[in-house]
Amino acid sequence: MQPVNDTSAVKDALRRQQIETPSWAYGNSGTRFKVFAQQGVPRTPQEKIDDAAQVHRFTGVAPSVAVHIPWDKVDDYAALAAHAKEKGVRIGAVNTNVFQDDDYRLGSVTNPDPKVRRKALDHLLECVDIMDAVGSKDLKLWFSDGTNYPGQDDIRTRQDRMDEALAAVYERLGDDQRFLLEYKLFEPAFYMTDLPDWGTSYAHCLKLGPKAQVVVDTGHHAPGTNIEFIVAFLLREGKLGGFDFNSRFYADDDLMVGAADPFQLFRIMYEVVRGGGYDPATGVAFMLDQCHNIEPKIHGQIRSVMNVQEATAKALLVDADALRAAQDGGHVLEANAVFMDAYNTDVRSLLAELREEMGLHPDPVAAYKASGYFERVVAERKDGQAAGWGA
Ligand code: LRH
Ligand code: MN
Ligand code: MN
Repeated sequence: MQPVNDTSAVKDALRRQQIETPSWAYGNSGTRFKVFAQQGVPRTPQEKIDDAAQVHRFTGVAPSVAVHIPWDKVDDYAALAAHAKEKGVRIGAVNTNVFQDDDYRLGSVTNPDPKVRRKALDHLLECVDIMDAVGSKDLKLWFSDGTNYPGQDDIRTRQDRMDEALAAVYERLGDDQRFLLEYKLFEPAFYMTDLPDWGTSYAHCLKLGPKAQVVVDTGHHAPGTNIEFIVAFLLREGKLGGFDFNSRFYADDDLMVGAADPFQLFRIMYEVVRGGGYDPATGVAFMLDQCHNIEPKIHGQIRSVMNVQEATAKALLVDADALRAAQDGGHVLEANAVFMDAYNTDVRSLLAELREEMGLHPDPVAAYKASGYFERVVAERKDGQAAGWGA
Protein backbone atom coordinates (compact mmCIF):
# COMPACT_ATOMS: atom_id res chain seq x y z
CA MET A 1 0.00 0.00 0.00
CA GLN A 2 1.27 3.48 -0.84
CA PRO A 3 0.78 6.18 1.79
CA VAL A 4 -2.66 7.75 1.50
CA ASN A 5 -3.67 11.21 2.50
CA ASP A 6 -7.40 11.38 2.30
CA THR A 7 -8.72 11.26 5.82
CA SER A 8 -11.35 8.59 5.35
CA ALA A 9 -8.81 6.25 3.73
CA VAL A 10 -6.43 6.96 6.62
CA LYS A 11 -9.17 6.14 9.10
CA ASP A 12 -10.06 2.93 7.28
CA ALA A 13 -6.44 1.85 7.42
CA LEU A 14 -6.21 2.70 11.11
CA ARG A 15 -9.42 0.84 11.90
CA ARG A 16 -7.80 -2.34 10.60
CA GLN A 17 -4.63 -1.98 12.66
CA GLN A 18 -3.79 -4.76 15.12
CA ILE A 19 -1.21 -4.27 17.84
CA GLU A 20 -0.29 -7.21 20.05
CA THR A 21 0.45 -6.67 23.72
CA PRO A 22 2.82 -8.94 25.69
CA SER A 23 1.64 -10.93 28.71
CA TRP A 24 4.85 -9.96 30.52
CA ALA A 25 3.96 -6.27 30.42
CA TYR A 26 1.23 -6.92 32.98
CA GLY A 27 3.38 -8.68 35.59
CA ASN A 28 5.76 -7.12 38.09
CA SER A 29 9.06 -6.13 36.56
CA GLY A 30 12.15 -4.15 37.29
CA THR A 31 15.83 -4.05 36.63
CA ARG A 32 18.82 -6.18 37.61
CA PHE A 33 18.66 -4.22 40.85
CA LYS A 34 15.04 -4.50 41.92
CA VAL A 35 11.72 -5.91 40.81
CA PHE A 36 9.04 -3.49 41.99
CA ALA A 37 5.79 -4.93 43.25
CA GLN A 38 2.72 -3.05 42.09
CA GLN A 39 -0.86 -3.36 43.27
CA GLY A 40 -3.46 -5.31 41.34
CA VAL A 41 -0.92 -7.26 39.31
CA PRO A 42 -2.07 -10.58 37.75
CA ARG A 43 -1.45 -13.77 39.69
CA THR A 44 -1.93 -16.14 36.78
CA PRO A 45 -1.57 -16.24 32.99
CA GLN A 46 -5.36 -16.02 32.81
CA GLU A 47 -5.32 -12.73 34.73
CA LYS A 48 -2.64 -11.34 32.40
CA ILE A 49 -5.01 -12.09 29.53
CA ASP A 50 -7.81 -10.36 31.44
CA ASP A 51 -5.65 -7.22 31.63
CA ALA A 52 -4.72 -7.44 27.96
CA ALA A 53 -8.44 -7.62 27.18
CA GLN A 54 -8.86 -4.24 28.90
CA VAL A 55 -6.32 -2.69 26.56
CA HIS A 56 -8.31 -4.02 23.61
CA ARG A 57 -11.60 -2.94 25.15
CA PHE A 58 -10.54 0.70 25.30
CA THR A 59 -8.35 0.97 22.19
CA GLY A 60 -10.15 -1.46 19.85
CA VAL A 61 -6.90 -2.31 18.10
CA ALA A 62 -5.13 -4.73 20.48
CA PRO A 63 -6.98 -8.02 19.89
CA SER A 64 -4.14 -10.42 20.70
CA VAL A 65 -1.72 -11.11 23.51
CA ALA A 66 1.69 -12.74 23.22
CA VAL A 67 2.63 -15.43 25.72
CA HIS A 68 6.07 -16.35 27.02
CA ILE A 69 6.85 -19.92 28.01
CA PRO A 70 7.40 -20.88 30.82
CA TRP A 71 6.28 -17.55 32.30
CA ASP A 72 2.77 -18.39 31.11
CA LYS A 73 2.97 -22.13 31.70
CA VAL A 74 -0.42 -23.80 32.26
CA ASP A 75 -1.59 -27.41 32.20
CA ASP A 76 -4.19 -26.85 29.52
CA TYR A 77 -3.28 -24.46 26.70
CA ALA A 78 -6.49 -25.03 24.76
CA ALA A 79 -8.35 -23.87 27.88
CA LEU A 80 -6.10 -20.77 28.04
CA ALA A 81 -7.00 -19.98 24.43
CA ALA A 82 -10.69 -20.47 25.26
CA HIS A 83 -10.29 -18.11 28.21
CA ALA A 84 -8.78 -15.48 25.90
CA LYS A 85 -11.64 -15.89 23.46
CA GLU A 86 -14.18 -15.49 26.21
CA LYS A 87 -12.49 -12.20 27.15
CA GLY A 88 -12.60 -10.95 23.56
CA VAL A 89 -8.94 -11.45 22.64
CA ARG A 90 -6.77 -14.28 21.29
CA ILE A 91 -3.33 -15.64 21.94
CA GLY A 92 -0.77 -14.33 19.47
CA ALA A 93 2.91 -15.13 19.28
CA VAL A 94 4.38 -17.84 21.46
CA ASN A 95 7.69 -16.57 22.84
CA THR A 96 10.33 -19.14 23.68
CA ASN A 97 12.61 -18.89 26.68
CA VAL A 98 16.00 -20.58 26.61
CA PHE A 99 17.72 -18.01 28.76
CA GLN A 100 16.68 -18.63 32.35
CA ASP A 101 18.19 -21.90 33.34
CA ASP A 102 21.57 -22.72 34.89
CA ASP A 103 22.14 -25.16 32.04
CA TYR A 104 22.28 -22.21 29.62
CA ARG A 105 25.36 -20.60 31.21
CA LEU A 106 27.35 -21.28 28.03
CA GLY A 107 24.41 -20.90 25.68
CA SER A 108 21.30 -22.83 24.67
CA VAL A 109 21.20 -24.12 21.09
CA THR A 110 24.85 -23.15 20.59
CA ASN A 111 26.06 -24.65 23.88
CA PRO A 112 29.16 -26.87 23.54
CA ASP A 113 27.31 -29.66 25.42
CA PRO A 114 24.97 -31.67 23.12
CA LYS A 115 22.69 -32.52 26.08
CA VAL A 116 22.05 -28.85 26.73
CA ARG A 117 21.48 -28.22 23.05
CA ARG A 118 18.92 -31.03 23.04
CA LYS A 119 17.16 -29.60 26.08
CA ALA A 120 16.94 -26.18 24.42
CA LEU A 121 15.65 -27.64 21.17
CA ASP A 122 13.06 -29.70 23.04
CA HIS A 123 11.76 -26.50 24.61
CA LEU A 124 11.48 -24.81 21.21
CA LEU A 125 9.61 -27.81 19.80
CA GLU A 126 7.32 -27.90 22.83
CA CYS A 127 6.48 -24.27 22.08
CA VAL A 128 5.30 -25.33 18.62
CA ASP A 129 3.03 -27.89 20.34
CA ILE A 130 1.67 -24.99 22.39
CA MET A 131 1.11 -23.00 19.18
CA ASP A 132 -0.94 -25.91 17.87
CA ALA A 133 -3.00 -26.01 21.06
CA VAL A 134 -3.74 -22.27 21.17
CA GLY A 135 -4.02 -21.74 17.40
CA SER A 136 -0.98 -19.45 17.20
CA LYS A 137 0.79 -18.79 13.92
CA ASP A 138 3.98 -17.16 15.20
CA LEU A 139 6.85 -18.63 17.19
CA LYS A 140 9.24 -15.98 18.43
CA LEU A 141 12.81 -17.07 18.90
CA TRP A 142 15.31 -15.02 20.85
CA PHE A 143 18.62 -16.51 21.92
CA SER A 144 20.75 -15.04 24.67
CA ASP A 145 23.57 -17.19 23.31
CA GLY A 146 27.05 -15.77 22.99
CA THR A 147 30.40 -15.59 24.74
CA ASN A 148 32.02 -13.19 27.18
CA TYR A 149 35.69 -13.75 26.38
CA PRO A 150 37.69 -13.97 23.17
CA GLY A 151 38.54 -17.61 22.53
CA GLN A 152 35.85 -18.87 24.94
CA ASP A 153 34.20 -20.92 22.20
CA ASP A 154 34.49 -21.31 18.45
CA ILE A 155 32.39 -18.66 16.70
CA ARG A 156 31.99 -20.67 13.51
CA THR A 157 31.04 -23.94 15.23
CA ARG A 158 28.41 -22.07 17.20
CA GLN A 159 26.88 -20.92 13.90
CA ASP A 160 26.76 -24.57 12.79
CA ARG A 161 24.88 -25.45 15.97
CA MET A 162 22.51 -22.52 15.44
CA ASP A 163 21.86 -23.72 11.89
CA GLU A 164 21.06 -27.21 13.12
CA ALA A 165 18.57 -26.05 15.76
CA LEU A 166 16.81 -23.59 13.49
CA ALA A 167 16.44 -26.21 10.77
CA ALA A 168 14.87 -28.64 13.26
CA VAL A 169 12.37 -26.03 14.43
CA TYR A 170 11.60 -25.01 10.86
CA GLU A 171 10.91 -28.61 9.97
CA ARG A 172 8.42 -28.94 12.81
CA LEU A 173 6.32 -25.86 11.85
CA GLY A 174 2.88 -26.40 10.37
CA ASP A 175 1.96 -25.02 6.96
CA ASP A 176 0.37 -21.88 8.36
CA GLN A 177 2.98 -21.32 11.06
CA ARG A 178 6.26 -19.44 10.94
CA PHE A 179 9.08 -18.47 13.21
CA LEU A 180 10.20 -14.93 13.84
CA LEU A 181 13.92 -14.78 14.51
CA GLU A 182 15.01 -12.00 16.80
CA TYR A 183 18.50 -10.51 17.04
CA LYS A 184 20.15 -8.40 19.66
CA LEU A 185 23.38 -6.45 19.56
CA PHE A 186 24.65 -7.60 22.96
CA GLU A 187 23.53 -8.65 26.44
CA PRO A 188 23.66 -10.95 28.24
CA ALA A 189 26.76 -11.97 26.27
CA PHE A 190 29.19 -9.10 26.02
CA TYR A 191 32.02 -10.19 23.74
CA MET A 192 30.19 -12.07 20.97
CA THR A 193 26.51 -12.70 20.39
CA ASP A 194 25.49 -15.56 18.09
CA LEU A 195 22.62 -13.58 16.52
CA PRO A 196 23.77 -9.99 16.94
CA ASP A 197 22.14 -8.20 14.02
CA TRP A 198 19.48 -8.30 11.32
CA GLY A 199 21.96 -9.52 8.71
CA THR A 200 22.76 -12.67 10.67
CA SER A 201 19.07 -13.38 11.34
CA TYR A 202 18.28 -12.67 7.70
CA ALA A 203 20.96 -15.06 6.43
CA HIS A 204 19.64 -17.88 8.62
CA CYS A 205 16.04 -17.18 7.57
CA LEU A 206 16.90 -16.94 3.89
CA LYS A 207 18.54 -20.35 3.95
CA LEU A 208 15.51 -21.96 5.57
CA GLY A 209 12.64 -20.57 3.52
CA PRO A 210 9.42 -18.55 3.70
CA LYS A 211 8.36 -19.74 7.15
CA ALA A 212 11.47 -18.12 8.68
CA GLN A 213 11.28 -14.35 9.09
CA VAL A 214 13.17 -11.65 10.93
CA VAL A 215 11.68 -9.72 13.85
CA VAL A 216 12.97 -6.24 14.58
CA ASP A 217 13.04 -5.41 18.29
CA THR A 218 13.49 -1.66 18.24
CA GLY A 219 15.57 -1.75 21.43
CA HIS A 220 18.20 -4.15 20.10
CA HIS A 221 20.46 -1.89 18.04
CA ALA A 222 23.54 0.23 18.50
CA PRO A 223 22.86 3.91 19.14
CA GLY A 224 22.35 5.77 15.88
CA THR A 225 21.38 2.69 13.85
CA ASN A 226 19.02 3.56 11.02
CA ILE A 227 16.26 1.09 11.93
CA GLU A 228 13.95 2.30 9.17
CA PHE A 229 16.55 1.26 6.62
CA ILE A 230 16.51 -2.26 8.04
CA VAL A 231 12.71 -2.24 7.85
CA ALA A 232 12.71 -1.05 4.24
CA PHE A 233 15.31 -3.63 3.24
CA LEU A 234 13.65 -6.59 4.97
CA LEU A 235 10.23 -5.69 3.60
CA ARG A 236 11.62 -5.45 0.09
CA GLU A 237 13.07 -8.92 0.51
CA GLY A 238 9.83 -10.31 1.95
CA LYS A 239 11.59 -11.14 5.21
CA LEU A 240 10.12 -8.73 7.75
CA GLY A 241 8.08 -10.88 10.12
CA GLY A 242 7.26 -8.19 12.62
CA PHE A 243 8.28 -5.87 15.40
CA ASP A 244 8.94 -6.00 19.08
CA PHE A 245 8.24 -2.35 19.82
CA ASN A 246 9.75 -0.50 22.75
CA SER A 247 11.93 2.53 23.42
CA ARG A 248 15.57 2.77 24.32
CA PHE A 249 17.78 5.57 25.50
CA TYR A 250 20.91 3.52 26.17
CA ALA A 251 20.52 -0.23 25.61
CA ASP A 252 17.64 -2.71 25.87
CA ASP A 253 15.66 -0.34 28.08
CA ASP A 254 12.20 -1.75 27.22
CA LEU A 255 10.50 1.59 27.85
CA MET A 256 7.20 2.51 26.21
CA VAL A 257 7.28 2.63 22.42
CA GLY A 258 7.31 6.14 21.05
CA ALA A 259 8.49 7.60 24.35
CA ALA A 260 12.18 8.08 23.62
CA ASP A 261 11.98 8.96 19.94
CA PRO A 262 8.51 9.39 18.40
CA PHE A 263 10.13 10.69 15.20
CA GLN A 264 12.02 7.42 14.77
CA LEU A 265 8.76 5.50 15.26
CA PHE A 266 7.15 7.64 12.55
CA ARG A 267 10.08 6.96 10.19
CA ILE A 268 9.76 3.24 10.83
CA MET A 269 6.00 3.27 10.26
CA TYR A 270 6.46 5.28 7.09
CA GLU A 271 8.74 2.56 5.68
CA VAL A 272 6.22 -0.08 6.75
CA VAL A 273 3.47 1.72 4.84
CA ARG A 274 5.74 2.51 1.89
CA GLY A 275 6.88 -1.10 1.61
CA GLY A 276 3.38 -2.58 1.78
CA GLY A 277 3.94 -3.97 5.29
CA TYR A 278 0.75 -2.42 6.55
CA ASP A 279 -1.24 -4.72 4.32
CA PRO A 280 -2.33 -7.67 6.52
CA ALA A 281 -1.45 -10.03 3.66
CA THR A 282 2.24 -9.22 4.20
CA GLY A 283 1.94 -10.67 7.68
CA VAL A 284 3.97 -8.06 9.53
CA ALA A 285 3.17 -8.50 13.23
CA PHE A 286 3.08 -5.32 15.31
CA MET A 287 3.94 -6.49 18.80
CA LEU A 288 4.91 -4.60 21.93
CA ASP A 289 7.79 -5.95 24.01
CA GLN A 290 7.91 -3.74 27.03
CA CYS A 291 7.87 -3.68 30.79
CA HIS A 292 6.40 -1.06 33.06
CA ASN A 293 8.69 -1.01 36.05
CA ILE A 294 7.62 2.22 37.71
CA GLU A 295 4.45 3.22 35.89
CA PRO A 296 1.00 1.58 35.96
CA LYS A 297 0.90 -1.32 33.53
CA ILE A 298 -2.49 -1.38 31.79
CA HIS A 299 -2.40 2.40 31.48
CA GLY A 300 1.15 2.07 30.07
CA GLN A 301 0.03 -0.46 27.49
CA ILE A 302 -2.90 1.72 26.42
CA ARG A 303 -0.56 4.69 26.07
CA SER A 304 1.86 2.55 24.00
CA VAL A 305 -0.86 1.32 21.65
CA MET A 306 -1.91 4.95 21.16
CA ASN A 307 1.70 5.94 20.43
CA VAL A 308 1.89 3.33 17.67
CA GLN A 309 -1.47 4.50 16.32
CA GLU A 310 -0.31 8.13 16.24
CA ALA A 311 2.91 7.27 14.40
CA THR A 312 0.95 5.12 11.96
CA ALA A 313 -1.60 7.87 11.31
CA LYS A 314 1.20 10.32 10.52
CA ALA A 315 2.91 7.79 8.26
CA LEU A 316 -0.37 7.28 6.39
CA LEU A 317 -0.71 11.04 5.99
CA VAL A 318 2.53 11.45 4.04
CA ASP A 319 1.60 12.85 0.64
CA ALA A 320 3.13 10.11 -1.50
CA ASP A 321 2.69 11.92 -4.82
CA ALA A 322 4.19 15.17 -3.61
CA LEU A 323 7.04 13.28 -1.97
CA ARG A 324 7.82 11.31 -5.11
CA ALA A 325 7.70 14.44 -7.28
CA ALA A 326 10.11 16.23 -4.96
CA GLN A 327 12.39 13.19 -4.77
CA ASP A 328 12.43 12.65 -8.52
CA GLY A 329 13.14 16.32 -9.10
CA GLY A 330 16.03 16.18 -6.66
CA HIS A 331 14.34 18.81 -4.47
CA VAL A 332 15.93 17.90 -1.19
CA LEU A 333 14.23 20.38 1.07
CA GLU A 334 10.82 20.08 -0.57
CA ALA A 335 10.95 16.32 -0.11
CA ASN A 336 11.97 16.71 3.50
CA ALA A 337 9.19 19.28 4.01
CA VAL A 338 6.54 16.85 2.72
CA PHE A 339 7.81 14.27 5.17
CA MET A 340 7.92 16.72 8.09
CA ASP A 341 4.46 18.08 7.30
CA ALA A 342 3.01 14.66 7.96
CA TYR A 343 5.08 14.17 11.09
CA ASN A 344 4.07 17.57 12.45
CA THR A 345 0.36 16.98 11.90
CA ASP A 346 -1.56 16.66 15.14
CA VAL A 347 -3.48 13.42 14.59
CA ARG A 348 -5.07 13.21 18.02
CA SER A 349 -8.46 14.55 16.97
CA LEU A 350 -8.51 12.27 13.93
CA LEU A 351 -7.90 9.29 16.21
CA ALA A 352 -10.53 10.48 18.69
CA GLU A 353 -13.05 10.70 15.84
CA LEU A 354 -12.07 7.26 14.61
CA ARG A 355 -12.62 5.78 18.07
CA GLU A 356 -16.07 7.32 18.28
CA GLU A 357 -16.87 5.85 14.89
CA MET A 358 -15.72 2.50 16.25
CA GLY A 359 -18.08 2.86 19.21
CA LEU A 360 -15.26 3.58 21.64
CA HIS A 361 -14.61 6.43 24.03
CA PRO A 362 -12.44 9.04 22.25
CA ASP A 363 -9.97 9.03 25.15
CA PRO A 364 -8.99 5.41 26.00
CA VAL A 365 -6.97 6.37 29.08
CA ALA A 366 -9.78 8.41 30.58
CA ALA A 367 -12.28 5.64 29.82
CA TYR A 368 -10.02 3.01 31.41
CA LYS A 369 -9.51 5.14 34.51
CA ALA A 370 -13.25 5.75 34.83
CA SER A 371 -14.07 2.06 34.40
CA GLY A 372 -13.01 1.15 37.96
CA TYR A 373 -11.13 -1.91 36.64
CA PHE A 374 -7.89 -0.95 38.37
CA GLU A 375 -9.57 -0.44 41.76
CA ARG A 376 -11.36 -3.76 41.36
CA VAL A 377 -8.21 -5.77 40.64
CA VAL A 378 -6.33 -4.01 43.43
CA ALA A 379 -9.02 -5.21 45.82
CA GLU A 380 -9.19 -8.72 44.35
CA ARG A 381 -5.58 -9.60 43.65
CA LYS A 382 -2.96 -9.89 46.31
CA ASP A 383 0.67 -10.86 45.66
CA GLY A 384 0.75 -10.49 41.91
CA GLN A 385 3.20 -12.46 39.81
CA ALA A 386 6.56 -11.26 38.59
CA ALA A 387 6.66 -10.90 34.83
CA GLY A 388 9.59 -13.27 34.64
CA TRP A 389 12.63 -11.14 35.27
CA GLY A 390 14.23 -11.67 38.65
CA ALA A 391 11.31 -13.85 39.69
C1 LRH B 1 15.14 -10.04 24.84
C2 LRH B 1 13.72 -9.83 24.48
C3 LRH B 1 13.12 -11.07 23.83
C4 LRH B 1 12.52 -11.74 25.03
C5 LRH B 1 11.86 -10.54 25.69
C6 LRH B 1 11.24 -10.71 27.02
O1 LRH B 1 15.77 -8.87 25.25
O2 LRH B 1 13.56 -8.69 23.70
O3 LRH B 1 12.13 -10.72 22.90
O4 LRH B 1 11.68 -12.78 24.74
O5 LRH B 1 12.93 -9.60 25.66
MN1 MN C 1 12.10 -8.60 22.08
MN1 MN D 1 14.76 -7.01 24.38
